[in-house]
Amino acid sequence: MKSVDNTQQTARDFYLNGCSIGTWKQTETYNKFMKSLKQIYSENLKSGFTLEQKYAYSKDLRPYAWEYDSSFIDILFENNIHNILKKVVSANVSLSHIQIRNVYSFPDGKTSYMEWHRDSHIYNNNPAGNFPPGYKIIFYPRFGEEKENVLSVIPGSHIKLFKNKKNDFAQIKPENIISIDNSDSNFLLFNVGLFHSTGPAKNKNLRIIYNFTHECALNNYSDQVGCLERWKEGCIKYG
Ligand SMILES: O=C(O)CCC(=O)C(=O)O
Ligand SMILES: [Fe+2]
Repeated sequence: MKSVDNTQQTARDFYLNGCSIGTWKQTETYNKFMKSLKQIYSENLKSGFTLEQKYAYSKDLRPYAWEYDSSFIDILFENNIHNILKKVVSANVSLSHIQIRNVYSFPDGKTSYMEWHRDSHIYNNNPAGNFPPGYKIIFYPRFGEEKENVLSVIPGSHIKLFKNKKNDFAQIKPENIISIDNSDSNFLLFNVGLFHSTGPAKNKNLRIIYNFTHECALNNYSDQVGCLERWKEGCIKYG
């Protein structure tokens, strides 16, 4: 996978792979961002925020991640994500939701909390998830700890979408899989139609998930309008 820097070649690669690794600029905003994420990881939260279980062995920041720290949205603009989405991903999408989640090890030490899936898929002629599929940026900081495999993806699977679930899942073969480790500097940008699976959390780990959605599906996130407003403000401010 190539980095998200040079437009033309990167746009082509991004279309074909459906995913790309980017590197955060080392700035004051980045330092603030990491400090707040570390607080959440340590479960030492600012008042007014809680961690609530949504999926087994995980807890999500509530009520709204974007309200926790302004750096959570500022970092996107500082890293030119709004223009990368427009010029490299070639998608007119907006930030619809931010999730911050701690994931804990399962007692067996090997189960992953979210196995292979596409966020958007069509099985039995029944589309599930957003269409067109949106995009996610996920950042898995490791806070200087030993790295571990946090996510596996199948590059290109977003354009190899079978309506028969068995045929679709047959693409999940070792030779097609790329494993991604947590990192304090890199983030992953991907089309949510891509096959992906979280790794078994050997240690507790954290992710911040930015969800970018096409206009036609934004009404699915009407409870997150504050996040969308902040995104729109940033797009005007940073241009
Ligand atoms: O938590 C993760 O690492 C991935 C989450 C995911 O796949 C999703 O939210 O659809
Ligand atoms: Fe997913």
